[in-house]
Formats: sequence, structure tokens, C-alpha cells
Amino acid sequence: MSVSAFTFLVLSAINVIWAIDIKVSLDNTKVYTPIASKNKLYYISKSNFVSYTQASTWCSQNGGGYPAEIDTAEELGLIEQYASSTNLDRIFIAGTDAKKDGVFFSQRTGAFIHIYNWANGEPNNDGGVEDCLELYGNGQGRVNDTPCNRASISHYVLCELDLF
Ligand SMILES: [Ca+2]
Ligand SMILES: [Ca+2]
Repeated sequence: MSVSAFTFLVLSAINVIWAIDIKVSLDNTKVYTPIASKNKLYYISKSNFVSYTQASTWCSQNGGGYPAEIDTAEELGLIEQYASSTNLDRIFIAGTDAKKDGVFFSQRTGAFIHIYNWANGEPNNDGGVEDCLELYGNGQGRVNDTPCNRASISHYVLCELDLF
């Protein structure tokens, strides 16, 4: 599918003028139908990844985005709703606490990431190896700390793209 200015007209009328020159091509066999809000586009992969690094590369190679970075409670609410609308259990978003347990920063920018809505009992750093973040999809929402690299867990990824 080609996400064009017309799509933004439908999804988010307020962005029309500014989105007019933006054209993002996303293959609908590879991504769930994207959502747009506040000059951002969000899209979830239909493939899963062994590691956060692979997931991040996928975002960049498909649409030019990056794993979604939580900036506000409102944005988290939006992407939780989007994740919940899929049947995927586990979906990577940005953030790592590899430097200090329980304090998360963006892998891309180094900015502090506040988590507004942890899942019950999280973050628990299970096994001492949960240095990345995921959203629970499949009707659940909410955030969990999860391993950045474990072959036995199927992590999808929710990407974010700046439209201007
Ligand atoms: Ca963001
Ligand atoms: Ca956890």
C-alpha cells in the first residue's frame, strides 16, 4: 500500500497540509495497517525478530522509521491501543535499561523514556536479562521489560516515523 497525503486526510485531517509532500511506501503484506497521529506514523511488523537490533533494522528498512519511543502518556495510550488491535502477544518498542536497571533510555537518541503504564508486576528484570521493552498486544496493551535477544521469544516491532 502507498500511504499518501490522501491517507493522512482520512486518518488525521489536521496533518494534511504538512503531510502533502510526504509519501511513505509500506507493503501491506509486511505491516499492519498504519495509524497516524500528531505528525507521526506508526506501523507494526508482520514478521518477528530474534533481537531488538534486527527489529530496529527492519523499521529502518521498511518505511524508514525506528522502534516507537514513548514521549507522552497520550502517545503510549495510542500505541497500546494499536498493539492491542493485533493478535500479537509481544511487540518491541524502544528503550533499554542496560546501564542502570529500571531506568530506560532510547537506544537511538539516548533520551530518558518514562513508562506510564507498566503491566502488573513489571518491570521485573526476569532472569536478570530483561533490558528491552515490549508492548503486549492481543487485547492487552501495557509495557513489560523483556530480553533484547532471545531466539525462543517471538517479538514483533512497532515502528514510529516522523512525518516532518
Ligand atoms: Ca514517540
Ligand atoms: Ca518483565
